[in-house]
Amino acid sequence: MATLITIAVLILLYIVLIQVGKTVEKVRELRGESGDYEKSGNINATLMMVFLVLFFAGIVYSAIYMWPKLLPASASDHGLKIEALFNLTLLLTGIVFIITHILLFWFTYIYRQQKGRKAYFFAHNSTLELVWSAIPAVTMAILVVWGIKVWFEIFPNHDDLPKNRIVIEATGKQFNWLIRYPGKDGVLGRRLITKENVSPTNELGIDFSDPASHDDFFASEIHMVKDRPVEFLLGALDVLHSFYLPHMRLKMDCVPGVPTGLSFTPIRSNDDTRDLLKENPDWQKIDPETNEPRWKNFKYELACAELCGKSHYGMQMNVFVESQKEYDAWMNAQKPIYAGAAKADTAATAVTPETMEMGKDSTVAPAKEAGNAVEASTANAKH
Ligand SMILES: [Cu+2]
Repeated sequence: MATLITIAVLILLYIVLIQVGKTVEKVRELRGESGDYEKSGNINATLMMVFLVLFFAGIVYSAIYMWPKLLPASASDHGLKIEALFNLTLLLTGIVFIITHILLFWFTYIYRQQKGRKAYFFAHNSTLELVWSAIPAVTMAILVVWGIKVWFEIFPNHDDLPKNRIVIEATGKQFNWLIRYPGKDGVLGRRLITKENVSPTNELGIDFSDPASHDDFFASEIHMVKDRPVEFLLGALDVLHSFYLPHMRLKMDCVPGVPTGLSFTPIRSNDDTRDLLKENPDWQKIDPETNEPRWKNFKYELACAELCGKSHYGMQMNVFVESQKEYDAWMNAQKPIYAGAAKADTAATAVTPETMEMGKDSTVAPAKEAGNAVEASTANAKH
């Protein structure tokens, strides 16, 4: 109702302004001042020039202000390629933006109404039309071709992925990430999406009869090795989520029913980026929570980039890029899911009918749909 009233008020205000304009016009006509817009034209033209200067000054100011707040240099090899493409696009569109805006305001100034001036009738110029069609066409073609090249580099054939890569499974759900590592064998255990297998204690439907699943573990942080390729197998249990690693310049939707994935190589450890940020005045500021400079506690992060519900903001996780030695030490300290599941299993079986009923409304039903997809994704991965 309030929105409706607001819209009605805005429409009435618009009508009133038009009527006032018409009245002013009529009064002028009666006074014999009709057609003399030179004075107001001069004022408007000057204001246009003032606006042009303020507009560009504002852009320069905000660019200088925001510069130190930009993300630090890309921490993945893919990020470098995406950034190069992004920067070229920004440069080209930036040049066009500056030229067209200067012309737009400058023309309103120099071609304002003046006594005795008549508009020049300009009907057609083939050369000019050819030039202004060819330049954007060639520019767009360069951007598109380069874009396709980068796309194929970032998403190669699955068989061409490096053999030494770490495979990690990330599944989004309201509202956290289930991060599953394959453990020492490097193979993720199979998932079996059946009514019996998927339960609140086994949301992913891991098939524990598959020995490969026995050393799989869930992680509350993502760990990767510097300069060692990684592959993420992505999925979702309920709604759309988006796997976003801003420092790596990577983002991929997690879709229930459609397996997606990403592969890349982290090229900067957390320490490397921390060293970069040390030099940045914005990161040298003291964090009131820790009483230390902000760069000291910098960590990469995983975030959900899809508005997936009321606690969407909580789908955040710390990400670490480290040496193989540190990674191994972290991995050795993790507890396999299988050890815990064996205990939980007995409890879950005892309450199966209730668990299944409850599951239909909440966790299990959506998990089933998504699970089919993940099963397919694992199958794809094994091609
Ligand atoms: Cu989400």
